[in-house]
Amino acid sequence: MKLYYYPLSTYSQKVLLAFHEKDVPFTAVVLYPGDPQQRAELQKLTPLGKVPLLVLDNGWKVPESTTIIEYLDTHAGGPRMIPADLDLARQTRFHDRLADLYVNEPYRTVAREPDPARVAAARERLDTMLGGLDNHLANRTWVMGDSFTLADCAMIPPLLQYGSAHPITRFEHVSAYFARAMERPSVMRVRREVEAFAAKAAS
Ligand SMILES: N[C@@H](CCC(=O)N[C@@H](CS)C(=O)NCC(=O)O)C(=O)O
Repeated sequence: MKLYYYPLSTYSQKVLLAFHEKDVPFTAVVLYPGDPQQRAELQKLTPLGKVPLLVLDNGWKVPESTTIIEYLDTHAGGPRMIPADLDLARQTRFHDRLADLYVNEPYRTVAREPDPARVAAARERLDTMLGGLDNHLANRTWVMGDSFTLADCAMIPPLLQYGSAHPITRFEHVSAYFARAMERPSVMRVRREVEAFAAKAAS
């Protein structure tokens, strides 16, 4: 299977974390949707024009980071990213939604949006979310407890990519969680790729 992704894209990093956690091999195709030519290539595969996109060997396309990870859980083996227990699975998906919609998206706004009013609203949202996450992580290693799940795949990339735009240092347990994440082999692997890609782009 081929994974179309961009190393600096947080949703791509989310999926890469799951691939690495499961140790599933894939063919990497790096595409930058911000480049008109590469975007046109991507739009031939998916009208959404977004990365990540998984294309299976039979041509079937799986867009959307959460759906790609669900596909891997069903078909690729390795440790489950969504628990088999239905209640735990629902809670994991809930935290995945919180991470994507209310942490990743406001972080992207803070890092990129020129409108000060939108940035201020996004910072307020982040403070609410990071405060809630801080309480949640006071007695947990990972978002769902002892197991690293889809919820961590979603939560870690925005902290990694945009953390400096809205620091987490005020949040003791989020900071400790992030430090633990930085020691995790899957995260270290994604981070190495991000750093190598950024260094190459800057040279
Ligand atoms: N909901 C999507 C979001 C994917 C997404 O927003 N990808 C960004 C990069 S992080 C992208 O491809 N942006 C290009 C565009 O929207 O034109 C997912 O979870 O995969």
